[in-house]
Amino acid sequence: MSRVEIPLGLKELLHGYTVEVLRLKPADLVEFAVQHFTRIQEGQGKEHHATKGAVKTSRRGVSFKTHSDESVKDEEDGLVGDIFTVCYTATVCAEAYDPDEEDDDSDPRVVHPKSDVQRRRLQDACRDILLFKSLDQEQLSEVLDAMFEVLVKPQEHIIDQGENGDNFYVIERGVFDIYVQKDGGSVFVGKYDGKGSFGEMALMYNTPRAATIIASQDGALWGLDRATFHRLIVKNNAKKRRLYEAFIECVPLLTSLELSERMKIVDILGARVFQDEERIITQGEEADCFYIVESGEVKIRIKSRTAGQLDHVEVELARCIRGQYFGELALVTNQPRAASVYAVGVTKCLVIDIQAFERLLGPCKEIMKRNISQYEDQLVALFGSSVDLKQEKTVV
Ligand code: 1OR
Ligand code: 1OR
Repeated sequence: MSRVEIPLGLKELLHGYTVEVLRLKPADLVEFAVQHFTRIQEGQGKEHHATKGAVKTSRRGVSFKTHSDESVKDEEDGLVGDIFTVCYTATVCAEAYDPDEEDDDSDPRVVHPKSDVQRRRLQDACRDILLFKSLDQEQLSEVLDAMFEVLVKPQEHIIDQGENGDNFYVIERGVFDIYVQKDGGSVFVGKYDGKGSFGEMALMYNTPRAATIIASQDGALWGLDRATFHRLIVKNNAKKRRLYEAFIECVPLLTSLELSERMKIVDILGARVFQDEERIITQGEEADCFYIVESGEVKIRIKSRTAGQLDHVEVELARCIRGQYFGELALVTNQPRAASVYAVGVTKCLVIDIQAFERLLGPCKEIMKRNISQYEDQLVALFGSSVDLKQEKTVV
């Protein structure tokens, strides 16, 4: 794919038209276009739409640099920025969600040039991004080419709930708070601490932004525009759905979910292969994800405590096979990992990150809690005495 030269003024023309279409929802788009552009030709067009975009690059759109000089503040401008991106990349505005649609394959490839240092930083930041895990080499390098650096200041709103989705963001550094509107107020529900990604939902399902994300300190993000995200990630998800549909159907933990909820889990999960004896989880570490065994087996081992000290020897507690899950305890109790987990033979696991776990597995938490209460009984049988689970989990 080659880079396409965009004629001066084209973006502004298209985005002015798109704003009017979204506002007025005309039945006949062509007729409306004739009227709209005739008005502009006759000098009656809304001037501010045509000039604002011409002199600046929106951070929400195709910005390649920091947006600390950002002056796009009001709601309308947010909308303009969103549309700007969509039109720039020539996708259909307000498209319905259909991952199998082939019409955006002809989009120009977006390339934001980067220095070697920037590219290395970007690769590091993207290494553990689950959504990128199922891309092949060519797709991944296309994604990396299209990403652009965004430097943020404390209190800066990266995403506002209810807006249209423009970009997907990968965190390089910084802390980002998550707020959700509830009972007329904004409620803090969690945060991203130095890693992870956000902003995928609105782009995947063509829905308004589901949360507000605010930087709580200086930080750096890498943005990926909506069209590239759609072309590479969403398309890939259609394949992922076909691949995992049957397996996910038979994971006992997930049977209480609706089919659409199970498919949302497939959309965001990543797959990782572990070698024989490779450690997947380390006792005492912070938790940021949850696992389901797809093939192979894992063993769970724990170091117990004698006289307040962690033993050196690990005792095997349990094993998990295909369809079973592990790594939920720390996420449910908000404690460090209670045990270590190792692959037995080559093992493939599906991985779900902590925010998606909170969002999508909420309905399954009761089942998990029931199972967790059985852990304690098993502990008594194994170590001969009751152990305070919480105390064990605070050991680092
Ligand atoms: P988005 O495109 O909707 C906001 O823009 C992003 O915030 C969203 O994608 C997710 O990537 C991210 N509920 C909804 N969105 C969330 C949540 C969340 N957490 C992160 N995002 N919840 C909090 C889970 C810790 C559920 C709250 C009830
Ligand atoms: P995690 O996030 O704490 C380690 O990371 C995982 O190992 C943990 O979530 C659970 O999924 C699993 N019995 C069975 N599985 C366990 C146990 C356990 N502890 C941790 N995991 N216990 C009962 C002993 C027979 C020990 C309870 C402390």
